[in-house]
Amino acid sequence: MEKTFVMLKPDAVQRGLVGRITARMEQKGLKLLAVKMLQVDRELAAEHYSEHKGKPFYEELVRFITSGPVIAMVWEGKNAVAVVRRIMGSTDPQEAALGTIRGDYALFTGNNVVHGSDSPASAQREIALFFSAEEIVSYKKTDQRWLYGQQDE
Ligand code: D4T
Repeated sequence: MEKTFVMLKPDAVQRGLVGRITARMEQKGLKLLAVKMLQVDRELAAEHYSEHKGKPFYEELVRFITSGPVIAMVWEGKNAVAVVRRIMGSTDPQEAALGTIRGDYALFTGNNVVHGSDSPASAQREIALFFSAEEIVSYKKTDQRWLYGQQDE
């Protein structure tokens, strides 16, 4: 089953949106495998956002992501990467459809409350950046056969 990395950004924590955002992944049927709160430092921010280095918004991106604690999570499910991207909505919250996290909870691209991996390869890289293998919990969840019928493994 596919895994994806999700981060609730400092604005989500400061605005008290952690429970509401997490609930959307949970109610979709995704399975939570790992979660932790941490303060991202400049070094981790630079690694996480290495693909954006040199872009005009890069410095502000690093300043923002290091501006307060974040919640890092690993979620698992069928096509989890794409499913989470759809639940989050477009990068620019002004464009994001209502009913998506960014469409409902944000107004500005720089402060768009949530990050989700953009491909399975990015998910692998980002999960390894934020979590050790022991921190990712493997367990059976009782709702899986109701979500996937017989394809519950
Ligand atoms: P993240 O990586 O946060 O999930 O966002 P996206 O995958 O949806 O979008 P992205 O990688 O293109 O952008 C990363 C991050 O940079 C901020 N940003 C982006 C910004 O402040 N100004 C911009 O013009 C763009 C394109 C928002 C998300």
